[in-house]
Amino acid sequence: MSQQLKIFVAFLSLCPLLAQAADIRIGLAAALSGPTIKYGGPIRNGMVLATDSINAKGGINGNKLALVVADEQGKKEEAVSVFNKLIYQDKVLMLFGPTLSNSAFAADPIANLAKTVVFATSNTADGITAIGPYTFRNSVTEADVLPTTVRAAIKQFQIKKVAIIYGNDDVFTKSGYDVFKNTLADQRILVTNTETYGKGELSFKAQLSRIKDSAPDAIVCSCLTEEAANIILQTRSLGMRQPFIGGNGFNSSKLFDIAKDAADNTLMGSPWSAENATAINKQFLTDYRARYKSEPDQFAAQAYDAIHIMAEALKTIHLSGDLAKDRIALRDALPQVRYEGATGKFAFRKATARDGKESGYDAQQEAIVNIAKGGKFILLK
Ligand code: 1QQ
Repeated sequence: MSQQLKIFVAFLSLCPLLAQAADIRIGLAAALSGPTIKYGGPIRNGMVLATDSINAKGGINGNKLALVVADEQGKKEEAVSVFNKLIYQDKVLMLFGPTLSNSAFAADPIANLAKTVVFATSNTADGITAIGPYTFRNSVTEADVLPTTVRAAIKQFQIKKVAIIYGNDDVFTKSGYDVFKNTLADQRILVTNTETYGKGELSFKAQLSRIKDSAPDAIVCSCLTEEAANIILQTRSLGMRQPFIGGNGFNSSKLFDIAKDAADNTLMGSPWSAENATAINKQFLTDYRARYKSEPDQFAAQAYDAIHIMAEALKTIHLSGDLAKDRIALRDALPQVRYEGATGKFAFRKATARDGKESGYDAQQEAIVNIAKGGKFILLK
């Protein structure tokens, strides 16, 4: 055999090893343009940070993770086309996203049909994981968080009656409203007045004047962050000083960019706090600040944890190279994961099934309550 041929044969014998060390392609459909980027940006950052950290330590069983990121713009039509692209063109093993529950109801059925895991890190509306057995989330539902938030608000501000305002054309804000309504009834709080608005509305003066007349002790707001911030500002300009009680939409520094300390005394529940002093949360904060020169929020922390949760599942399976089989193997491995991350102890919980369909998995995680002081959220003690 000639020298060149020998080298060629030696190279061929290495090929199976090279093939073994292939990248594991993981999709991320996030809102990376338009107003929803305030949530999607931190989600992408958290995922990139976690992916790079896992790869720097050698990847998963010798394979590197390759994150394929696509912008779904916070719109459901875009989410549908991005899901199709990631699943059928990019052939990802699984995908994360989309950013809003509103988009998930349109896009998640595509992943379920393709027997591909779709893992949400920010969808908190009711019914998301009833879409199908391939839908997972580590975002804690409004139904799990709001009762704790409302209980804390009653204690903190001696609340007896509240007014409610919510967006009536978004799945998340509507779902949050339903949960608030039931929670307030359960906790025997009177609702003085209920007001609604539509996406893109800028002036809430009419609704807020009626709320003012009804003289509530606090205002419950099931809103995305920009509307929430403007509602808070306009409440103050009407001379009202009531504290706000918010849901998952409040978990953004954008709230304070707009409302500043007019948002003081707002209560919000979340599994994550920058004050959580565990080693992994401290590492997350240090790495995030160093890389992005900004403060992370709950969405970044949940995205960071989600990559690690997926990695734990991946470690337990042998990837065969048959995409359809590997997608199912990952789906079967995920529910077993127990993980302690930046957002604390995490496990999956089988979601309630609806309409006789098999369901996916929700997050089993404790919520803690934060209060806004001086333009940021701190733990309510
Ligand atoms: C949802 C939410 C939003 C606040 C995510 C950014 O919780 O749409 O479910």
